[in-house]
Amino acid sequence: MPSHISIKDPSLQKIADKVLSDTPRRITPEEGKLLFEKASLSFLGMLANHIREKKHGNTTYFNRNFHIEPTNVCVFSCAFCSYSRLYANKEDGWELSIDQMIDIVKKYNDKKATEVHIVGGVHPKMNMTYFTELIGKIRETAPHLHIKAFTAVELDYMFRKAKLTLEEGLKQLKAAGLQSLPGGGAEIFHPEVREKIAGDKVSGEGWLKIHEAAHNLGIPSNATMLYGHIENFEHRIDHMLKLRDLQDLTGGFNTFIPLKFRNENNDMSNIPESTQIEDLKMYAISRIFMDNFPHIKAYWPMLGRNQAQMTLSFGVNDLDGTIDDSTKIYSMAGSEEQNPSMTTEQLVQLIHNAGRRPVERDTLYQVIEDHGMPSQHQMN
Ligand code: V47
Ligand code: SF4
Repeated sequence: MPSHISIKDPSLQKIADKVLSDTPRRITPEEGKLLFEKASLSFLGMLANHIREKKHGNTTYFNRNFHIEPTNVCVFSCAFCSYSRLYANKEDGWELSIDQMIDIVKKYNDKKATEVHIVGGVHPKMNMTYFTELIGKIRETAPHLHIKAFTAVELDYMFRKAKLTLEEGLKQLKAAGLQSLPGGGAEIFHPEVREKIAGDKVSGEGWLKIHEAAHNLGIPSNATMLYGHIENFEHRIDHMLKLRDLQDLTGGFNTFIPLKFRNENNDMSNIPESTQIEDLKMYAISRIFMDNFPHIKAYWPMLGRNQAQMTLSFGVNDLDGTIDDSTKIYSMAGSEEQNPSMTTEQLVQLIHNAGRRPVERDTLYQVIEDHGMPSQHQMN
């Protein structure tokens, strides 16, 4: 890795000096914006890869998880959402009973899964009582499984309905067996954008307060950003800055997941999707800007396998979406992968082919199995 490089543009040179220094310094929001506006893909890739390799070497984490989506019935109407329906049993709406969800958990009992990820629409009938019972029963059925469940959007609705403070609600779910929060529902925090694309659900500020309360109770979480629609670079930087600030305060975020907007079957279908180059730049800039986030994750069912593999050279050190991933949120929005499941062997191969070291982890990044560096013939 170069310890210094020479660039014609002095403002980009300053950023490179900060990042490549032996004692790296954080880049400012203005510098972040400049990276979006001016930096080439190769420049961004070089800086992001430098940070990635300094933090993790070639290690590329993945975990064995499965998704449960209790319902796609939702009281909200986000313009980008291809998945929610107003009613169950009409136009492909569904709602699962607790017994049906427990059957899904049992199905995965012998598949070495270490995590269940539970996220769905905000159904008016599914409340605190229902979800504490669900979490408790999963805990009983599969005590070894880490339960990562409910976006801040679902939690905000549940707690308000039950007239609980954030702390009370989170404590009750934690006592039932909830262990961490997924990063969904963040979209774009800035009200200029949020009001247009997700105006009726929890505000950006509300999302951040829920994650802060969770971290303070010892519940770690992830963070996402839905990019590539009507937002501009300043909105993206504002979003990442708010997450970076909260991470300074709590240290409770594990990973940041940039989510590429997909435009099929939703009210924003007129907006063209971002190009692959813009996507790689987004991953690289998040790695450079979010210096206090340990991991940057790519969700391969949304990006497709080839593009996900490329992100591993642009700051990403974590891949999600492994065994029989049954999530519908992206396939309904036109993602690359209509059947998003890969065996562990296939995922290991995909990481090896990118010249990296696949490491199976649990939700909290404890190593389960290190698959080692690829041999010469495994590399593309
Ligand atoms: O909040 C919805 C996004 C998110 C579309 O924490 C869309 O480990 C693109 O957050 N195009 C939910 N994106 C999924 C999510 C997630 C996924 C994987 C791992 C984790 C984690 C979290 O999906 C929503 C929204 O931002 N989404 N519709 C769409 N048309
Ligand atoms: Fe409901 Fe989530 Fe879809 Fe928004 S993104 S409509 S909250 S399911």
